[in-house]
This record gives sequence, structure tokens and C-alpha cells, in this order.
Amino acid sequence: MTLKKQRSLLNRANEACDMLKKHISQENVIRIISHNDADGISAAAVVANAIKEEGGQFHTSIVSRLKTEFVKELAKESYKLFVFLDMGSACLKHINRLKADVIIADHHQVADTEAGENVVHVNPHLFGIDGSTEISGAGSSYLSIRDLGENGKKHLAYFALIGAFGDMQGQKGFLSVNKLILDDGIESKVLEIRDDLKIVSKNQEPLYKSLTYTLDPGLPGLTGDLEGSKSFLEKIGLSPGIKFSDLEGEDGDTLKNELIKINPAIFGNAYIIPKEIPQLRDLEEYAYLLDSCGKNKKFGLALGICLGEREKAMDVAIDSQRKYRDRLIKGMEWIKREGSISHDYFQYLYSEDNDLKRIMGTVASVGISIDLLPQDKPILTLARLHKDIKISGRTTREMVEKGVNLGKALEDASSSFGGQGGGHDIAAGALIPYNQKDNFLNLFNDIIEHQLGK
Ligand SMILES: [Mn+2]
Repeated sequence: MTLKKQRSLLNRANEACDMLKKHISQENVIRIISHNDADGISAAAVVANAIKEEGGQFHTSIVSRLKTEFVKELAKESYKLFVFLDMGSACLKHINRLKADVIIADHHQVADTEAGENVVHVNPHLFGIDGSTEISGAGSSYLSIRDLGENGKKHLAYFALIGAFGDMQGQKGFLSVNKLILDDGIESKVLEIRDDLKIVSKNQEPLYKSLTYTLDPGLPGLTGDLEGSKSFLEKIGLSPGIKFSDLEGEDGDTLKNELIKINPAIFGNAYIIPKEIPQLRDLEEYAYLLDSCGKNKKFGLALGICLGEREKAMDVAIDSQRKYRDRLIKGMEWIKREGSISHDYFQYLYSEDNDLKRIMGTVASVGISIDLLPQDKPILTLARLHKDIKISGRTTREMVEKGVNLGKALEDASSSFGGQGGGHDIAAGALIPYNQKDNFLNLFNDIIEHQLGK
């Protein structure tokens, strides 16, 4: 059954591949539209790299949401093939009206609308595969270019898994279609699995910062806590200022053993791209770098790095990542100080501060993982943008198993008050008018109560 589902998805992706082939051979410039997070950027990267290798041309836009007006603007452009990545499935009604060929490679929940004759719709949910755990947007995109060119594109498989990490799908190992993609990467020798300590920036930051910046797996007492990390290292007899890569003798093992006591998940499978420079060699770290570029709106830079730019581009990206991480630390201090606001069946964070608004989502998930915030209630972050509030919601796999579906809850609650929303069961988003905030929160509470069967 599982294999049959995967085959159906692969067949659909092959249709997309044929469509892409046709337009590359006709020398059409291909219009790519993708999402602004690490998954969306990886999705654009895998397709752009594939087109580039085949000698084709593309023009890319990275956007935060696919707005109806934007699709209407696209209709005025004269491209013959539009490719929507990590988005589009919820917008079929409008995309169907484009007078050109269209590929949608997405993994979000799908709307009821059927794809038009000009549209190839690649989405795991159409085939009974779960887009929140089994494949990312970059994964759907990768499958759509997998057979392109004389020898196929399995050597680009790693981008699909960077996207999966970006969407929190790889942290406990890869399942289902993600596993198939991992096997492609290993088979084509671009990927290796190694057992390793999963702390970040081992070659570029002093150890106490590596620990502070390590968000996943979270290290209670160390993650987001510069002082906590320094005193931990001093206590176990290591110099906080040394880089991990410069540790000698048994010091590496001492650190490993002490960190495992705090969180055993800190030692485990790392997915390595051997041919890459040290800063990009670990898939998860590659995803973090793209994520921080995205959060700083440096989409061109992120895509440039994925297309092979190094040196100066890397310096700029790493510098902006450092600033982003320092903002995260401030955010962690904020929730440590103030906690979340609690409703009966969920909790939320609210801010009008520009710095906090951009990092709230991450701070919320990390806060839950290291027990700064309670785990037994889904969390929403509310960021005020003039007349609207941008909401993102996260919860745990355990809560999903109890019945919580955030995508559905945010869609229903926001549409009742003139907003819109949707996404995955475990992570989703919405936009609502500011003046409906309290009504929205009350209804959302009722919906979660209902989903939990209370
Ligand atoms: Mn995605």
C-alpha cells in the first residue's frame, strides 16, 4: 500500500518533469515562485539547479504567502511555464486561470478544487501521504526534477532533505518518501550518515556559543543561555572560548558524555555532504543558514549560496545568521522572564516589537522543547502588523495524536473573522484583522477543545 502510494506520487512528479523538459527544450524562461522559509528556498534551489544544469533559464520570486492579487499579477506576465513550490495547493482556484502551463510542487493541505488541464499538481496529500511528516516542499520539488537530464538528478537529493529539516521533518530520522530521497542521496554519493555530536557551528564559533546557539535538540540550561553555557563548560573543565573543532585528546569525549546527560538526542545521526565547505557540510546547519537568510529577507543571497556562490556570500550569510541568533537569545530571555499567556486549551505569545515579532515562532518551539513553556498546550505567536495580526501556531506530535489539527483550527477560526489561514496539523499560520483578536482567540480555544474531544 505504501509503495503504491509512493509510486502514484512519483508518476505525478514525472508528469511535472516532462512538462519542465518540454519548456527547457523550447528555451522558455521558467517562472519560479517559492516560499520564504528554508524549505521554500531549498525547493527553489533544487529546481533552479536542475534547470541550470540543463542549460535552461529561470526567473525566481520568493514570497511569504501566495496572495490572490499576486497570482492575478502573474497572469499578466508572458511566461509559458509557472512553477509554484512549497505553496500553491491552497490557491488552485486562481492558479487554474493562468493561461500557461503550471507545475505546483507543494506539501501543504490541499483545497477541494481540482487542478486545471494546464496544471500538474504534485502534492503527497493527493495520494494519502502525509505532507507534514513524510515529505517537504523541497521534496515534492525534487521529485519533479528527479528524472531530468541524461543521468537524472539524484545528486541534488540533499536539497530536498535540507527542506525537510527546515520543516522539522528530519530531526528524528527520515520516514517514507524522505527516506527514499535519502537513499537517492546516498546512492549518488552526495550524502553520508555519521554519528556525531549535534551542536552547531563547530568550526566557526567558540564552544559556549555553539551550545547557546544549539536549538534542536534543545539543551535545557544551555540553549539560548550564554551564561549557563559558559559555566557548564567551566564546570566540566573545558575552556568556553575554544572551538569544538580545536578540542584535543579526551576533551571531545568529556563534552559528549556530559551533553548526553542533559539530552541524549544531542548525539546521533548527522547527514553530511562531504564535498561541501565546513559551514555547509551538515544538512541541518545548511537549513539553519537558509532559515536565517529567509528571516532577514536575504532571499537572493540564500538562493545564490544554493547555486554555488561562496566566499563573500558566505561571509554575509554567516554574519546575518549571527545577528539572528543573538536576537533569538534575547527572545529566549523574554519568554524566560514573562512566560506565555495561557487560555484553557492553548497558550500564546503576543508582541508589537519588530525584533521579537520576527523570531517569536522559533522562540516558541524552542521554549517548548526545553521546558521553558508548557508542552501540553498548542502555542500561537501573534505579531501585530498595522491593522492585522500575523499568527503562527505550533504543537507537538503528542498533541496531534490526541486530535489537534492546527491547520484546520486556524483556517476555521480565522475565516470566521475575515481572516485566512491553514497549514499542517503540527504547524500552521493565519492572518486576521487586529480588531478581531479576542473573538478569534476565544473561538480558537473552543475549536481546540472540540478537537481534543473535551
Ligand atoms: Mn514547506
